[in-house]
Amino acid sequence: MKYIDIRSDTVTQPTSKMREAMYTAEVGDDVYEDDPTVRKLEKLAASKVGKEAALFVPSGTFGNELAVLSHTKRGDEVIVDRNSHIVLHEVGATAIIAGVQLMQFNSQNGIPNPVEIESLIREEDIHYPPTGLICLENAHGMGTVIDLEIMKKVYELAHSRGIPIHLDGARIFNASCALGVNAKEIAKYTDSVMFCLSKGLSAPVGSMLVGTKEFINWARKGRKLMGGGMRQVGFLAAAGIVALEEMVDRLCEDHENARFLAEKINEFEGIEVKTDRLQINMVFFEFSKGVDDSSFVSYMLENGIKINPPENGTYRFAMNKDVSKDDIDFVLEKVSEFLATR
Ligand code: TLP
Repeated sequence: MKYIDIRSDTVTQPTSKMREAMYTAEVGDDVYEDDPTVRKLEKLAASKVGKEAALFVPSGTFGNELAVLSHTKRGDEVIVDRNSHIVLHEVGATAIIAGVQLMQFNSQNGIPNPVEIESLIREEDIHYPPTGLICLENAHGMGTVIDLEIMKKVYELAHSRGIPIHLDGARIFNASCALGVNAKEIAKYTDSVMFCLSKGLSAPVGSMLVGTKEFINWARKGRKLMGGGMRQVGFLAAAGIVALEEMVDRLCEDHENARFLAEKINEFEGIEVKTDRLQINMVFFEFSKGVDDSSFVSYMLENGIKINPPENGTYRFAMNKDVSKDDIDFVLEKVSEFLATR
């Protein structure tokens, strides 16, 4: 059975060009920095976001955690959004891997207030841990994007205090599409960025950590420490090159599809779409009348549609390249049918 899968954009299948590139990739041992395909990907990735160097890592989580490990020392404090992927969805790894404490700020649907961030930076005091890093997330997993003015403010205030900025840019190219700017314009207000090849860009595996040459050299050692020194990994990097060369520009289509789905689904009685979180490829909504969550998930599955259960009562439908306009019409039909049975 062919499923329509709107659980995430991580579910995207690699394209035939990716499969072909993987099959024919020239490879070497990447721990010796001998893999020509990985080198090509790393050069391309750095240039896409205007940084000096890049490192291929197995996942977005790995890239974020490696960034925290590489920027900080044990016992530092890291300022980060309480609704970020690092806080909510990385199994508390910052405490285990980097040994840091998190100082969490309250964002407005993922949009930080620079004044609040500034107030959380520690002064020198015998009782306080030093603030070692500030993390932002753009595009934000809540479906929003942080505008450049805010990025700039946070960057300037961090740098005036000698603190680096790491960006979880898992979906930086979605942010660049939503803001109508080149990804370099976003990345210039950061010291390091992690971005994913395996989400909307549809590569099967992998993320990039980018920054200065010095930072990436240091992170390369950290990647080894974390067990991420991969060998003939050019087979995976080959798909990543296709992702960066061919899949970036089409992400805006997913945003259009999300807006279309949101508009239609919002017309259904009993559903409230979070229209203030509709800037990328994701649609968030709640049922306004009581609905048994598991019955909705299983109803959709029985009809060939994979969705995730809600998080704190909110559902997310994620558009991606394997979801067509016809698929969206079918999803709408099935949601409407489900509501009619309530
Ligand atoms: N996000 C996944 C889940 O883990 C929630 C998803 O389906 O959206 N940063 C952000 C902003 C992310 O959304 C994700 C993945 C990651 C980092 C981690 O990437 P992976 O899954 O490659 O470790």
